[in-house]
Amino acid sequence: MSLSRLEANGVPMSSITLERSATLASAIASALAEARERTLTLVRPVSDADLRLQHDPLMSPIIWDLGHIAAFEELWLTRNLDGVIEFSEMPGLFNPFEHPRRVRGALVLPSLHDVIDTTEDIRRRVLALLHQVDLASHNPLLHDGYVYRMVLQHEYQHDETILQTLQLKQGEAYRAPRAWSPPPASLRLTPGDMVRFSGGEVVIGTHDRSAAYDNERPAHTVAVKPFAIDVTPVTNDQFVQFIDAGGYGDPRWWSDAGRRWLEESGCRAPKHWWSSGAGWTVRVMDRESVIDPQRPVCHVCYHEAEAFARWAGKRLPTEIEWEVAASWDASAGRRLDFPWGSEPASHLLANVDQLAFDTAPIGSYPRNVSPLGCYGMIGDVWEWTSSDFAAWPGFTAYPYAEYSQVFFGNEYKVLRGGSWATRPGAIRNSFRNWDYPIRRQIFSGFRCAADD
Ligand code: AVJ
Ligand code: FE
Repeated sequence: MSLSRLEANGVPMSSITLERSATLASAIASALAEARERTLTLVRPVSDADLRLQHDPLMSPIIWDLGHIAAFEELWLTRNLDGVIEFSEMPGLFNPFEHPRRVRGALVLPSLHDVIDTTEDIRRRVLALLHQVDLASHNPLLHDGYVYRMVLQHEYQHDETILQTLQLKQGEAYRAPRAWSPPPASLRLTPGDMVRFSGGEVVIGTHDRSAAYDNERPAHTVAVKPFAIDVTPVTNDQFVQFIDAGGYGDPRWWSDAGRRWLEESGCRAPKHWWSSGAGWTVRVMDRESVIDPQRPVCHVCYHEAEAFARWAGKRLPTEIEWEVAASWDASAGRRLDFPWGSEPASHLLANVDQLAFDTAPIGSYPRNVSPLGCYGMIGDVWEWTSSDFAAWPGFTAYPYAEYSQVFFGNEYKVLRGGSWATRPGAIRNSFRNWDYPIRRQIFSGFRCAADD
């Protein structure tokens, strides 16, 4: 059970008081166990040799992710738990800044057996301390178990990174441990239909201190101009229309940087697609199929998203517009944590939590709808926005600047909403992801917006 699901009775963790901190500690212990069980479920089908191989310059050898997950847990849940923060990233082999991804394959990495031993030893020490710390402490790191949720989210996020690696892996395809399929589409939605926001003052970001990352804070009021936004993510069918209309070859739709990317990459379709006479075929892990016209397009970069939007006579939403469309309840004059309200995310509400191993046709999750009328904002594909990754006004880095602050600037574009490969504890309306505009290894799609 995930930690967030323990809040399903409507009691947010932030209201849990001192008397209940033993309950909170045991909820945290089960969430930590569940997170590790999932990580191991994902890597169990992978051979030792494949765990150690650097499959792509963009990705770490999976064994590095495993060692890094454990080193991060040790750093934050044993060393930095109380008192002064010694290091914000662990020194040594598993420090991401000392060893950029493209060189991690050349590191002397431990065996799977040794990594598992280390993770188990760290976990024993973490659990012993968990039952001693004061989760009602005024220290914001401990208060309501914040640092534990941070470490949990870190593992969830690395699970998605591992899935990106497994989709890119060389040699034999990853035998995905599929555990469920999305429900059949029960709603008929028309791709390209738009809903309108009439403009006004809204709240963006959150004050939450129980789970939100620093980059989601603080909640702040923004005046937003009227805009229109797609009811669904752009589908494979829509994207094929763009390809068939010669979209990749028409310079009118591409920015200068987009044209440079086109020239250097030679790409003419989303990653993992190939043309098979009758149409397009796509591979997701070990499953190849003719593309489903009704599923959101996945594995496109920012430049492809932007070009499609221009071709369609639209544009990409800003991340503020995206968040308004996902979270603003105009009739109540307040923001929601999820499009559907406050119920924690789960694979029953949206296509998240990995084990379906694919996107789902639009209209498969009728409750995954925001007050404005946008479907599928959580799950399926991360959605590119036109915004650079920047601090919200009043931002303070906490508890470590290396999570977000060092990445603020104009090199990265923000993505929102999570994908099928995102764990429910690591997604919500205010959650911000970022990557370079040329990247396609992420489970990324988009929806369009327009001025109104
Ligand atoms: C938020 C996905 C961009 O993978 O670089 C993992 C998440 N930060 N460990 C990344 C992260 C530290 C981060 N992204
Ligand atoms: Fe990390």
